[in-house]
Amino acid sequence: MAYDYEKSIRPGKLPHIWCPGCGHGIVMKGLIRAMDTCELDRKNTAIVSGIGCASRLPGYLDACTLHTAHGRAAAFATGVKMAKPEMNVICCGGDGDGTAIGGNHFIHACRRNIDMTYVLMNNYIYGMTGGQFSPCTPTGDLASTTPYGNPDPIFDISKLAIGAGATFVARTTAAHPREIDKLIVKGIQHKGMAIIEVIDDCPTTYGRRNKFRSVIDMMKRLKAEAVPVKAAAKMTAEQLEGKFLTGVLFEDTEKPEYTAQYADVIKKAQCA
Ligand SMILES: Cc1ncc(C[n+]2csc(CCOP(=O)(O)OP(=O)(O)O)c2C)c(N)n1
Ligand code: SF4
Repeated sequence: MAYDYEKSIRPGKLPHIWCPGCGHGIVMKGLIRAMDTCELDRKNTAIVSGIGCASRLPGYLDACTLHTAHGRAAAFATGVKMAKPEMNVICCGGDGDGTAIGGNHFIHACRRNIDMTYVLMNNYIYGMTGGQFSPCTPTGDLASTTPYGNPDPIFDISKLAIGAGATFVARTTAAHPREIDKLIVKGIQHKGMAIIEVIDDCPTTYGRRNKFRSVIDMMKRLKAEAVPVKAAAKMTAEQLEGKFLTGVLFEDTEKPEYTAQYADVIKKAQCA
C-alpha cells in the first residue's frame, strides 16, 4: 500500500514551490515518515525554519510551524524549547540559512546541546536567490557569484556540528531516501542537539552551472561520493579522496541537555 503522506500536509498548501528534481521534497517525505515512526503528536511538535527553498518545508506540514527570518531557525527554535521543554522541536533549512547568515545561531545551539533535531539540507548553494555561493560550495565550483570558480574552502557541516558540541550528528543524501527517515528517527529519539545533514541537490542553480546535465547525474554523483562509516573504516585515505562519510558520525549520551540544566537553575533561583 502506498504511504499516506497527505494526512501530514496542511490543507490547501500544495502545490509546493520546489523545482522538478529538487531534493527538498525527498527530505520532507523522509521527515513525515520519521515523525510517523516516532508517533509525534503534531500539536506538540514545532517545526521551525529560516528563509530559503529548504526553509519552505515546514509551511507544507500540518504541525506547529514557524517560518522565521533568514538564519534564525535555531534561535527561534531555542526560544520555543526553553518556553515549552515538553515540545518536540525540529529545525529545517539550507546550508546558506544554517551556516552562513545563521552560522552563529547554529554553533551556539550545538554548544548548548539543547534538545532538538536540526535537518540541514546541504545543496552547496543559495538556491532561492539564484545560485550565489555558500560556505558549503565546493572549492573550484561555479556559482553566480563565483563565475571563475569558488576560491573558498568549504565548511564540513557535520564536523562543524561535532566541534561545536552537538551530541548526535549524522549524514546522508537525497539519493538515499530510506536512510533519511532512519537517521531523523534517531535524532528525534536522542536527548540533546541532533544534526542530520542531508547532502541534497539543486539542479536549477547548482547542477546546470556545474555540468550535471540531469537530476539523474546529480543523484549518481551523490551515490558515488557517499561512503557509509563502516565501509570507510576498511578504506585507505587515497580511496576516500573526494568522498564523504554517511550514517551516524558521532553520538554522546553523557553531556547534559540544556533545558534540563536550565530547570535546575530555575529551581535554585526559586529557593534563593
Ligand atoms: C536578511 C536576509 N538576507 C538575505 C536574504 C535573501 N535570501 C533568501 S534565501 C537566501 C539563501 C537561501 O539558501 P539556502 O539556505 O542554502 O537554501 P536553498 O534556497 O538553497 O534551499 C538568501 C540569501 C533574506 N531573505 N534575508
Ligand atoms: S532553486 Fe534549487 S533549491 Fe530552490 S527549489 Fe529549485 S532546485 Fe530546489
